[in-house]
Amino acid sequence: MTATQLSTDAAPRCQVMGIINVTPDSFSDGGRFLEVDAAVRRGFELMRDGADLLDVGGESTRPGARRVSEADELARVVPVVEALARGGFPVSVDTMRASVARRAVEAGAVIVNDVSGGLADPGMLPFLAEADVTCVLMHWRAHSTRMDDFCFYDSVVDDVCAELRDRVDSALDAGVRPERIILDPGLGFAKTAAQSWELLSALPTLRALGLPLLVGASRKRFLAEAAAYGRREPDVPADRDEASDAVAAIAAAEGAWGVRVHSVSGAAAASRVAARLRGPRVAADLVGARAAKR
Ligand code: PMM
Repeated sequence: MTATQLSTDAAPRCQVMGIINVTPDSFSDGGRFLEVDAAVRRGFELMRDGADLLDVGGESTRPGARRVSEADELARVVPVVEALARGGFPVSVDTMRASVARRAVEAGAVIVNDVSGGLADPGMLPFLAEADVTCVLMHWRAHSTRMDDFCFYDSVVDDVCAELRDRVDSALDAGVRPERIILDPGLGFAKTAAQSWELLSALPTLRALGLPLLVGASRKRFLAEAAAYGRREPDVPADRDEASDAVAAIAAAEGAWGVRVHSVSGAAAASRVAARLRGPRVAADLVGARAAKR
């Protein structure tokens, strides 16, 4: 599959994006998959468990994380993207750097997932236009060392929608085609737990922006309160997997294009259940979308 073959509206079932963080300090699986071989093995496991595509990142964006050098990011990401793409898997690269995106696309990545929505690197949007590659533009306000200082909104839903529209306008101005854009509300990025919950409750409003929507809630801090049920005392991010699956089910039922998850089997089941239930609605949506294009 090449970048130009990946279509965002050919995905009536919610796409399950399995996460491979090739970083020593990512908050949930940091360090475990640092070695290229281990990361590639992890990719095969995620695909076996039901992932539709794999998101490979070499820079942690957990709150407080410092940036890695371009050289380190390239060394972590490119060989993994190359090996997984060679294995026939659709691969997304999670990067804010145009240079890393370029090398990853050359190595076979079919999606560029830029958590900064093109804000961190002025070269990113022109590259996305030139490569004509599908991209995720996420809502973002500042790098990880400072993002917790930017959780101020009049209305988190209205402000995130407005700032995402602004990102789309900038991408279109740079020459990115609208059918290449996927939006993401950026749960946990410059958001308090309450703000992330509020955004999750507003998926229909976010979908009304008119572009495919990716939801990344997996193992995030704000889920901790939903993970603490019964006699369970969750203390590591993996303890949030059931809550992450619940979010995946809700996102899929609300018509999200995709969910970004660490553990894929629950999300894959959620995607299939939602597709079964949404079947007639999806068909109607697609007919409507085609009619609108004519
Ligand atoms: N979250 C993280 C990293 N990349 N990309 C997108 N599009 N959306 C997200 O919510 C997102 C992301 C941080 O989580 P991780 O450290 O577990 O990957």
